[in-house]
Amino acid sequence: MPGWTGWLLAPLHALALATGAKSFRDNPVLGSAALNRMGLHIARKRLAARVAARRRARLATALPPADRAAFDRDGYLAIPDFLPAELFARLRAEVLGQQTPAREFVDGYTLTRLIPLDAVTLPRLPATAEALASPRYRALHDYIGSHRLAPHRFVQTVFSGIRDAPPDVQSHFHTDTFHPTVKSWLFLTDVPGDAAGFTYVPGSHRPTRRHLAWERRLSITAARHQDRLTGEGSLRVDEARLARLGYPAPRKLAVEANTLVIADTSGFHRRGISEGSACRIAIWAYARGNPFTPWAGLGLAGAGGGKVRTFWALQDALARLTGRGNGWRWVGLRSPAAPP
Ligand SMILES: O=C(O)CCC(=O)C(=O)O
Ligand SMILES: [Fe+2]
Repeated sequence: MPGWTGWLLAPLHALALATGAKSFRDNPVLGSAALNRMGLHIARKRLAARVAARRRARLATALPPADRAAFDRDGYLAIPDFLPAELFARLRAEVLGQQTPAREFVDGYTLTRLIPLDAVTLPRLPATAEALASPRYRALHDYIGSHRLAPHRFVQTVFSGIRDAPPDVQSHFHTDTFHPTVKSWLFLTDVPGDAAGFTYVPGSHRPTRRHLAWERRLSITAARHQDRLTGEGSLRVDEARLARLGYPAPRKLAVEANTLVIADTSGFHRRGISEGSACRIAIWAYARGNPFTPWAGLGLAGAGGGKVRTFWALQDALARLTGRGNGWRWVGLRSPAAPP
């Protein structure tokens, strides 16, 4: 039973049903065993899928039909030679040549570095700004994310095998959330087969009946699940179960530089396990709108505003107050490829 603060917050917890809120642990309504036994979680998931399909139908015309067909089948796209070679060469040179204040996070054998690409950094990166403004880049994010919404973008460097430790939390198969949502990587480096390539379970963006039954059972106890991230609504799944849920084998994507990998990360995916030490650099982007709005939006909101920086500043302030951060911190000037 929730304490008195829980009851005070009850109306807010209930209102969160109409948003992308996903944490079974932090919201006693979303986490309620009784409600989820009655099908609350699965009802939200089903409704979100239906509404997203309608929004996507309206966003589809901006997309080459082949992209749309391949995405609808697989839940992800890997598009080689995404940018014209000359533009890609300029973009890579300017991004790798910059020293910019960066945030870093060490988890397991991985160090991740992020440099935001926003109103602060993009004016000094004209080729990058030009590439990210390309209509196809935007149309793919809008369609797969099912919202007309400028994605948040970063230079993301993933150094795997930096120390003797187990793989990071992203390296376990999971869904990011219960509703269609988009993430992408425009790779600036090759990602060979034995490195930490993005790995996706084809078709898992459209759950099988067995997947829905599994997720329904999981939702009943998820609030108290031993895996913290499952409790927070990013469901972890064992590789052996994926086949039992009726999915084909996962695909670990080995790609060349200038490939755009873009996926609906409500499907099962993970960061592939690297066999030795490896480094991959990408322009990473994500966007997430309200899963239940019937309209796709006008496309005015989104990246460029200081939202991400404000969010980070709040997180850092909270970490200072409580003495417990989430591990991400500003580390000073870094260029994307500089070893940790
Ligand atoms: O970096 C990757 O390959 C995947 C990481 C992941 O699961 C995510 O960003 O949601
Ligand atoms: Fe993920």
